[in-house]
Amino acid sequence: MTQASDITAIDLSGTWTVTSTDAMHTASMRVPGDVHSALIAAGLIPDPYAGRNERDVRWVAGKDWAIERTFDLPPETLEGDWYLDIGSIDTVASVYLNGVLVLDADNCFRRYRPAVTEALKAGENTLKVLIHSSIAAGARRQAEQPFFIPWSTSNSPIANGNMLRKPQCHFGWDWNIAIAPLGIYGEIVLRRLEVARIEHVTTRQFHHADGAVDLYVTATFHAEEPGILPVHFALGEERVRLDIGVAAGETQLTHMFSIEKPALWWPAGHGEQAIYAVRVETPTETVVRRVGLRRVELITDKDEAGSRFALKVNGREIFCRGANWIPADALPSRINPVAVRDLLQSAVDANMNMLRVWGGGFYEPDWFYDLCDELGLMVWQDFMFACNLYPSTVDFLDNVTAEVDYQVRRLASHPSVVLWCGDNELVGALTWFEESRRDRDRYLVSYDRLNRTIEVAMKKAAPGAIWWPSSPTSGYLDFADAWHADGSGDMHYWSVWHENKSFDNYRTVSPRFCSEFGFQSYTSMPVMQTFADPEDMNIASPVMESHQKNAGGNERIAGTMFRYFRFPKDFPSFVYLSQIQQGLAIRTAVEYWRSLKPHCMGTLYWQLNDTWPVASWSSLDYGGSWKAMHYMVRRFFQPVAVAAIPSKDGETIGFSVVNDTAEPVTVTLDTWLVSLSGERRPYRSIEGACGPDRAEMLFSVVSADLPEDALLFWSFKASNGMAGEGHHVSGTYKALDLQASGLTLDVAPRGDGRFAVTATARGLALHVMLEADVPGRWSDNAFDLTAGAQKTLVFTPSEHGAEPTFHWLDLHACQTHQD
Ligand code: BMA
Repeated sequence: MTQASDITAIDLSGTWTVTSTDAMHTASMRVPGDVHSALIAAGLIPDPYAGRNERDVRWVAGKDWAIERTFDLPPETLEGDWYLDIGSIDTVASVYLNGVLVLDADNCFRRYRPAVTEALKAGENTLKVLIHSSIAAGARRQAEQPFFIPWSTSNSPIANGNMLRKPQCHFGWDWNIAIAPLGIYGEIVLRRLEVARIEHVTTRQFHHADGAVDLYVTATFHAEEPGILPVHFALGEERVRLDIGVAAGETQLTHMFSIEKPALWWPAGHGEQAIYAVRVETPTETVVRRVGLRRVELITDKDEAGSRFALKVNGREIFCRGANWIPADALPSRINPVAVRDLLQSAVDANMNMLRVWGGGFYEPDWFYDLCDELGLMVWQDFMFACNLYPSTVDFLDNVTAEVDYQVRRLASHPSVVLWCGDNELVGALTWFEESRRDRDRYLVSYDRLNRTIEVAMKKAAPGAIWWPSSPTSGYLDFADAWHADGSGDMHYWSVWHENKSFDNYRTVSPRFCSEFGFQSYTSMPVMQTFADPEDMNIASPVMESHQKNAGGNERIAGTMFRYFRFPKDFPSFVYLSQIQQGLAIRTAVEYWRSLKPHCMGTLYWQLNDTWPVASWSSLDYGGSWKAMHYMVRRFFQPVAVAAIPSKDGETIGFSVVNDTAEPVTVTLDTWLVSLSGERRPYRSIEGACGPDRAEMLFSVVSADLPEDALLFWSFKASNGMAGEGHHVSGTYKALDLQASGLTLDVAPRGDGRFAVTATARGLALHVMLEADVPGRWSDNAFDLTAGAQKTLVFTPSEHGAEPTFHWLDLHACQTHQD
């Protein structure tokens, strides 16, 4: 039986009580968790995601909240030094133990470990975390600034978020609900300091020419007074004991493991994801770091266009295919590893190998990066600064230094984390505000102080890791317009969405690496039904407008439909068409930019996921189901893919093949002319080859040779088994007098909870989407059929045992009542 004095840690997670400091509201609260979720569970506020409830819960962030619990400490346990281990408090908070202030916290991205020995007592102890309103704290800090620091009001209806080290999207974003959540998110544990605690475990690897790797593991210990600490370093079967004399404060100890014939970690699609677990053990603690052995370089060599931007992993340049990641949920209590794994798996299933953890959210928890390591998803990790200007006062920069030091040491061992980036769009933000336009010198210097602080702290914490100053930027100390300059660096290309340019406009730029570009769509109907009543199902209803956070977003979606399509006949058709056009927009960009390889070496579209049910640029619905675009993504991100790309003058249509694999491939391409009634006529067939890691033009068709009332269909098969198909329309879809496809569905339950659904077309069916009335995933979707053709898809309901009904939409059906 455990003696009380053997207790070295008391886990304080569980049920706490939350009370507004004006004593008006009280509820029990699950910790880790957020206050809004506790109030929802207690029935004190409605679900903010439903209807227009967002407005009705805003008051929560205007109050101060005390989160409290008691715990017992047996008298014989009192001896020794004790500290609290707090993973994350959101954000400006005072922590009291038995009425004694033990911590003032103001950074949600830092781990705090205050000493609490003096405040502890035998028997019942009371721990209170008093979280101050971030609205009030932001205003107070803004008033204390030596000069005004603007924030993006078009993103954030809640002011002064830039004053606080807290996810910037909590104050509202052009896809997020603005409720400024607050709470305690990480672990919260009372721990006894047994000689010393492990503060950090970091690793560095040195790769030798013969393939062997030296892995240096450094443990940093914190002690209150000098002592002797037995430490074990372990890697697989190898376990080494080192006794170390620790001083008061920090002491470091490094051990080197030599690994002969190492198994390397590779990005998805390029090899296996070998993981080695490194352990550092003391008598009371074990810290595990999952390490992958890989070398990463960022190639920025100069060339004729400017300079390259290519990631090289283990000596191979990797074309980065992926998307931007935002927090998994607007309410932290709703985030869980199962749902996040599903989102990440969807990224890999759609042939992605990289995600950019965007700078307006969180540094994600360890398990997020474990999943990325395991799945082979490289992570472009932003530091958490986005779209605003920021203070550069000494106290702010000190806070940032501590944050960067902690986060980088926590995460840098993950093989998935390949690049650290200073911020999101802070250079561009210098041009967005009257104040910074008027006095650019002041704000630019202020920015550079912040950026330099991040860089110095990052390089100290992870020497040798890759640093990129900002996204987007054309290069080091380049403060020009990286939204429109495409010769160097990474690019955010927003002209199609934010500047209302046509889809073709994507082909007017040749990015070296496009780290953001996006096009909005509506969230799928089953998700709509979770927040809107039938009478709200209209794009101009107040509920729909409150679930569209980008000013002008609905007009852009509708306006694009006018540009390319006949207007959809009803609301579900509008939703469907919004998703199809989104997929077509992003496909236009990706297919062209991939065809520029190796000039372009990456495309990360905006954005993978949603934080709540909203109209947005995501390809995955809130909840993880695939929008039409995600099925298209899987095709246009296939490692070997063929695309029909019109020339700039429109006179030819070139068939480009791109090969991201290390082996050469041969490709058989067949093309057909397809009439509006869906009859196919063989046109040209060709065999071509594409070397490893290249893009080639297979052949071109002269546009004038194509009959006006026919579509160009094509399908390809590559020698490595990859295959695909598509169609090209010379003008716009709206110019086509499409006819009813006469699609029929034949549903066969497979007996394993899944359903085989066979679609058969009588005529031409474009952009067919099969839909179920329950959540789930299709084996494929967003496809075409010509007359007499069939396709069988498998539907897997999210809930086993569901009995869905199925229906379909295609381009003709969505714009006419005749089907
Ligand atoms: C980019 C991002 C986000 C934003 C998105 C859509 O600039 O960095 O700030 O949500 O555009 O506007």
